[in-house]
Amino acid sequence: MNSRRNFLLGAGTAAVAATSVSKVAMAALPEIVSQISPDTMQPLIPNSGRPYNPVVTLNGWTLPWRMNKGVKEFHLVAEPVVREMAPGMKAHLWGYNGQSPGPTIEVVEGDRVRIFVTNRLPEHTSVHWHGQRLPNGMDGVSGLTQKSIQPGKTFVYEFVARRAGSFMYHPHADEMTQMAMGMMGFWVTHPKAKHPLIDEVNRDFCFLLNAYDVDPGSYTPKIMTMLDFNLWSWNSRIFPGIDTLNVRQHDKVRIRIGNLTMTNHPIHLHGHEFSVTGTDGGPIPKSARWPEVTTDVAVGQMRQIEFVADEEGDWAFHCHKSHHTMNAMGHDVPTMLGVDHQGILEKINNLVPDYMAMGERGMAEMGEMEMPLPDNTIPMMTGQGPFGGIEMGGMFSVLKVRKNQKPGDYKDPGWFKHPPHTTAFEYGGALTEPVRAPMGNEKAAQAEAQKTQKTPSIELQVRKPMKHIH
Ligand SMILES: [Cu+2]
Repeated sequence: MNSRRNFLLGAGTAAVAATSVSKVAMAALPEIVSQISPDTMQPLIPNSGRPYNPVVTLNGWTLPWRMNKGVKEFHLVAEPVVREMAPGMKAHLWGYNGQSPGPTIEVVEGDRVRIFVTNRLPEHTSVHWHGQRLPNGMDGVSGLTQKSIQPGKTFVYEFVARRAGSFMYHPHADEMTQMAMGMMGFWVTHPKAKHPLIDEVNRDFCFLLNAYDVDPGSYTPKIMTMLDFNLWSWNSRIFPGIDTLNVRQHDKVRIRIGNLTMTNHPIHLHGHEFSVTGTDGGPIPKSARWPEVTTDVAVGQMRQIEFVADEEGDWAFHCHKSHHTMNAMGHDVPTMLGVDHQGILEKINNLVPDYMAMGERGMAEMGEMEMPLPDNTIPMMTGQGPFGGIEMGGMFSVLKVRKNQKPGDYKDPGWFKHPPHTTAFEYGGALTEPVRAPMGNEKAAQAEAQKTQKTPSIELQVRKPMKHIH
């Protein structure tokens, strides 16, 4: 099959065909293509059907198809997968075709699409095509619009991709379990001709926001968690495992983001203003767009942002909830600011040799210290940049804008080399004393204050509750 061969050449990656499907079945079903690597794959240039400008899925890939009498045929396999969330941490998830999220599906407005879905999970499933106009019986809601797909069975979905835009797919069967386990994927329907509200861009990225609750040292997400997740991820990757978005200076860039977590994510880009040009409901009229540097992506929503990358540099791109740029272990630690650990540390160390006091000067020291971590666990704040620790985790990446990034080149260009005298620097002169209110007569001031107050002043100690709601 041509598409697969080209996919292999283009992506330079290992793909495997399943051996468990018989020759007879293979004749009827499109070949199963799986992905082993969590790397960002090159865009899949279409070699059949209508032409389009392909997207790049962050730490993901696009599913090849075959043309069968004018119908685009895809084969999705729902199955348990092992996803590397960052180097040093793997999660046992459920996904499609070897990865979580599943592969991106790219089609063109007006395409007739046939998707074979094979279930290799231990329980039934279904696939809902979020945002699509389609016949009701193809909407994928178990029990409501179809029988669920039992383990070992293959179902066929078929519809015309009527509307251009950004969509998602995910199960609509035991959703709580299957989405907590990572079953989801991106879908892009490209416009078939020049569209007044869909601009042509040089780079078109997409990813899904997802979240997991994996106890440090373990591999399987806790599926009953409703709000208190400890891994906030983009396409089931956490910083420093999320690839950077590498573009050429002055490129027009589109980023498509879908949210399948249990909370909203204000996605923030440094150094540029962008417009929200579309949602999963379609393109936004030009008169209704305004400039932003942060846009909130609520649960079950998608946002397309667009901007011209005209400022060279390494620009942070992240969720603005500070707990979402942090990995496991950072959420249930008591506030220790100002607590003097001197002396106590030695005594505790006699009892617990690995004990480390933390947080008396803030949490940044956590990023530096080599704390013993359970296996398969990433530090809560980590990552090294050219100037030291980046102290991030979770939903964080970098937009790298370079003059000499070649068109079509998505390789990481390395850290930005700042022109001389353009970085913040340490002041080397003398510090003058700031002017302050007169000191030394607090006693007299307090007595004066008490004369005019009915109640004596009380010192309050406020302690933050242990559990955070995100
Ligand atoms: Cu967030």
